[in-house]
Amino acid sequence: MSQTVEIKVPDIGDFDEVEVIEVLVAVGDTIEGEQSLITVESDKASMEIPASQGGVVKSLSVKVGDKVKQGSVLLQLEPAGEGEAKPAEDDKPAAAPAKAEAPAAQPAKAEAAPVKAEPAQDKPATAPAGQAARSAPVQAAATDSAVPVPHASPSVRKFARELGVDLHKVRGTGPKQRITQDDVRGFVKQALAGNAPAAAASGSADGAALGLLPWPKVDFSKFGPIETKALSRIQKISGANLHRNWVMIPHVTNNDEADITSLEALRVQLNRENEKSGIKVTMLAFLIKAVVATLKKFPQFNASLDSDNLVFKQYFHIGFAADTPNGLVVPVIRDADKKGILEIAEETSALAKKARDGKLSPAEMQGGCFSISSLGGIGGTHFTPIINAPEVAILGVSRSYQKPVWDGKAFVPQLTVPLSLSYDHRVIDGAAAARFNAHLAGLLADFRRVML
Ligand code: CAO
Repeated sequence: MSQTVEIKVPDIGDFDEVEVIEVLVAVGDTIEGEQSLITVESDKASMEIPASQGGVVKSLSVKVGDKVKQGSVLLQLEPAGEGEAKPAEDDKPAAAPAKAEAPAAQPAKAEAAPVKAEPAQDKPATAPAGQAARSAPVQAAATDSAVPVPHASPSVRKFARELGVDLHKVRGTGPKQRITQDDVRGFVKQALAGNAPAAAASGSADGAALGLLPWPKVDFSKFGPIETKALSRIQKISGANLHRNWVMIPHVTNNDEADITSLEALRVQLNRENEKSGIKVTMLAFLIKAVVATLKKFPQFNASLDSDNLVFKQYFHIGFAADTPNGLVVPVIRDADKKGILEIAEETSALAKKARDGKLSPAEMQGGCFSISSLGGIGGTHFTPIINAPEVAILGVSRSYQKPVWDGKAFVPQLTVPLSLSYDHRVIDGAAAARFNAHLAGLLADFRRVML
């Protein structure tokens, strides 16, 4: 009866635990010695762990996301050929069969550790290879180029090299936008079909992909003390989205102002009356309601581009930018047209709290038709909000102030809120944007008109 051997993680240098980011073999596969089995990633490098011998994979003990270290069992292998089914029986400890069975010519680990490593993509390219370089050879490609290195495992890089594909132009669909073999294949298919993928659509629209100069690499420590911190997950995701939206959408911003003197008085009165309810009515709730009424009058603002079509939505889900300790998120109030001010106020406050606590579910951030970014509680006069694709417009709200307005006899104070409407000029022209903003300002000045 055939016997199986355990294939374990060999000595991976100074790393204690590393995350499995790719499993490159499946149960039933016939593999050869030295064939890559998994890719692991530390905060410094990604490495492939190769098989120490050939055979048939009988079972897998790891999956993507698992943490492994030297000695962790990766899989059970039925070795190729009879009589070779013995695990290492030499002087190596139990944790070392994979290494022990590596080719006899394999020298000490420092020169030829059985892993192939590359610096992790999301580390600064100027970071020294450090530990990774000591335990495994780090390919020079990552450090001697001024252009950021795309996130891909060594085997994917090899595959891309064989096909002559520049990985900077490939959109990664794996975790952390890692480029997979399928992404490279898809890129080649598209190129063969004559559709070079739009660089900006890759979400990693770096300088090389756009044909621009590479991002300046500066050793800031030459000029003074520095501290380097990794971007949060939310910052990375929202950054990639904002970058795409900024690059792909021709933005124009229309600035206007609304007289909210009476609306603010109503808000204060409502809050006084509802003190016991615990629901605080903020300007945001009124803005959402007034925006919905304006979207009904100007439906092209409640639309999305889909190739040569414009999709008009008959529902009114309004997103609002929320500032959280980990970055910007945009929760969505669904069916805002069917909700009253108090209900919207309660929901925005609950969603903003969830956002700050990092507890928003993906569903709570999906399906938005139009977004509002309110910096009114913080400050500023006007700004240019970036459209949240595939939406076609976004309203930026700044801090209200007392504006002296001439009433024919004297200057009277008017509480005024600045409104900055960014719109996608492919869908909306300047006149429509000015009308939208003016209509919205009119509703805020006389909120009774929202009911009309
Ligand atoms: N002018 C003046 N004051 C305003 C105002 C405005 N336009 N809007 C709100 N305020 C006041 C509120 O009345 C409140 O005052 P009190 O504490 O005295 O009652 C205070 O500012 C704080 O308001 P808030 O921030 O708690 O409530 P909100 O509904 O206005 O905003 C939310 C909620 C989630 C939008 C907000 O907390 C937030 O995160 N804003 C930042 C959004 C952001 O980052 N946008 C940028 C995106 S692009 O980078």
